Amino acid sequence: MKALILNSGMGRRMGEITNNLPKCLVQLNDKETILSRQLHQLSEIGIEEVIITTGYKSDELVSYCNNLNLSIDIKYIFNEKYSETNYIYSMYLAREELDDDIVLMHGDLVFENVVLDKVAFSKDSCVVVSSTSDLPEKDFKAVLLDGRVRKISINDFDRAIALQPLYKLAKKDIKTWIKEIEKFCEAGNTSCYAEDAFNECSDQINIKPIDIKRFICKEVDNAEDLAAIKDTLLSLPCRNVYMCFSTDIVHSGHLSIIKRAKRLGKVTIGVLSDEAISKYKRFPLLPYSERKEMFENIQGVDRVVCQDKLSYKENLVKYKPEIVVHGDDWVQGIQQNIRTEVIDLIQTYGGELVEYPYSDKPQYREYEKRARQMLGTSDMRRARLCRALESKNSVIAMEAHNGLTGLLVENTKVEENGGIRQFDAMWVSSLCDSTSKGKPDIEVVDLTSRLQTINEICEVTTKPIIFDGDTGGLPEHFSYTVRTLERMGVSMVIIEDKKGLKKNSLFGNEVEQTQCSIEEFCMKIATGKKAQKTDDFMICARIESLILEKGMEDALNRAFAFRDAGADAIMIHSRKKDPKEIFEFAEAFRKEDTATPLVVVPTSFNEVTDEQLEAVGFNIIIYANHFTRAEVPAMQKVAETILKNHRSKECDDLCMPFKEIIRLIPDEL
Ligand code: SPV
Ligand code: MG
Repeated sequence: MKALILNSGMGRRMGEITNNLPKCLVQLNDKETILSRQLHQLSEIGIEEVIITTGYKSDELVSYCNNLNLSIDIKYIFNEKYSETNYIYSMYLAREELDDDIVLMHGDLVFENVVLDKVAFSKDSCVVVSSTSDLPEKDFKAVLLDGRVRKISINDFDRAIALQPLYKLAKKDIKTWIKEIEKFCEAGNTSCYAEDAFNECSDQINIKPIDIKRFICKEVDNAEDLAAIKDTLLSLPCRNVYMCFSTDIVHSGHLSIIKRAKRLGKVTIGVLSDEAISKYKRFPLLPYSERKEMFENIQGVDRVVCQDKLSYKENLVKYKPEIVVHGDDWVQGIQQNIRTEVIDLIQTYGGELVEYPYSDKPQYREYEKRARQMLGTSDMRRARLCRALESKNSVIAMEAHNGLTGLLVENTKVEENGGIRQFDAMWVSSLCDSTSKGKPDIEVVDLTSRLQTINEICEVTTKPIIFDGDTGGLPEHFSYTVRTLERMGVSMVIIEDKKGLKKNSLFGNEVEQTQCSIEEFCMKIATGKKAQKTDDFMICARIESLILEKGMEDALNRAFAFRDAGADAIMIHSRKKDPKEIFEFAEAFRKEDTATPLVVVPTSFNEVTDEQLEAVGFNIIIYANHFTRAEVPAMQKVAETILKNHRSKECDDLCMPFKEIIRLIPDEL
């Protein structure tokens, strides 16, 4: 992108001020002239080539620019007929240089950085207008039609809006305009406005109006304007700028957008909470407190606050930033609705959204890939359940029994209230693991085989794993199980207080099942805790009293005894359709213990929502067997359809094309 600054004019309306110098060299304050301010602003947004048309006092202008020592390449186009032509002729003379996207401005324009950024980084060709300014008598106005500028003139007041001559023109649009300018100039029509030529071809150029409302962009036409703009610059309030970050790796792309935001005012960064970030993206490598400190120490950041949700609403209402900054990546995809909400909200108080081109260098993707891989390492994965329990009230787990179902738990996302919802953890169920091997859920699938399932899941996912450890076996065996699970990166093992031949709880007393004594089970828990090597592995004691109809008192007695023996969490199970007994247990337990996590498996009482379970005090909610129950009837139906029809055509609608299934499988581990 290049810039074109039109500076050939004589600035006659400035009176004596421009006796010895071109208008663009009048001082705005001790440090800057109109031109030096513009050039610095252009240089800061990365423009390296500027074309300046000159005429009146050309030598003074050139030597002034040479002394500025800017790192931009300036080309001067001298319009020797400056006194008898308008800038349409200067643009005509500069036409060869206009071979790129162009930021075009009149040499007497003074504007805030936010205005330049909105124009220069607009994806479309555009021009500055202001709906809060009065229509000027003698200056440019734009006539708008269907959201685009159809005419720019001084005399049209109907459907018009005040316009300031600061444009961004895509290469093809400046080319079209220049073609028309050529026609005008070559016909000797050189004293009109370049905009007269634009009006002739405005049906071929889509120029979007950028309404800057009360932000500053003014032309300096006379001494009065100069005095006014000097005052405005002196009293220009420091704008309040807001950005939100979900990242835990700060790379050069982030630093450069913060640097840009800093030029617009005081920067407040909203750091997404752990809960919000893990909902929409992935679990953060660094907890909120670390990420907050990281941003507080970045140059240019004035304040860091917590953003609790993906939605900006709460913080926008609270901090009322005049400017919100974001990369333009959110125009599409998962954050689209969040963006619309931001635009609607800041509009209510006159705020602006500034979007910069999203920098997507291959190395940034590589960092993200590595971060994901790190999350899958055993230490990281194991610790994630503890961290999730610290950062949110309830953790939602879903059953997985192989790599593919693991990937479904890892990657399934739904949109909800403008945010994203996904599972927090995986449950490796004894029932589903055994069923997938065609075996009953009676601990007949040995640990080695169960570990193989975990390994398969671990190979392709990163989310924490809760392992269904059945009875835990003999205490002597359980200590080995704990160490092995820990080493593999499993976060929690749940063992149930049964002994002998274990049967699935959903059979209850319909089959013979024996509950283990409190003492015996406490001893098993203590043995497991003693064997554990890391701080973040958890042993959860599962109480079967309600399943085996031993009563609430027995269930509660056991819960407190198991907790005192070292259990990190308590699971209460029920096979009733009504959640009454589960709620009763939670309420009674929470009266005495507000800290120990409570786990629940709402298979039978499936009308109850996870919000209701959370409200009575449950912290881990496990959807324990639904993939298995979904796949079996689907597979059965396909098998029957093929047999009945002697071919597979009829079951096409029952099957997903493999192309789509393959999309679930990651390219690399
Ligand atoms: C499992 O999923 O294996 C369980 C939960 O232990 S339940 O089947 O409800 O007993
Ligand atoms: Mg089980």
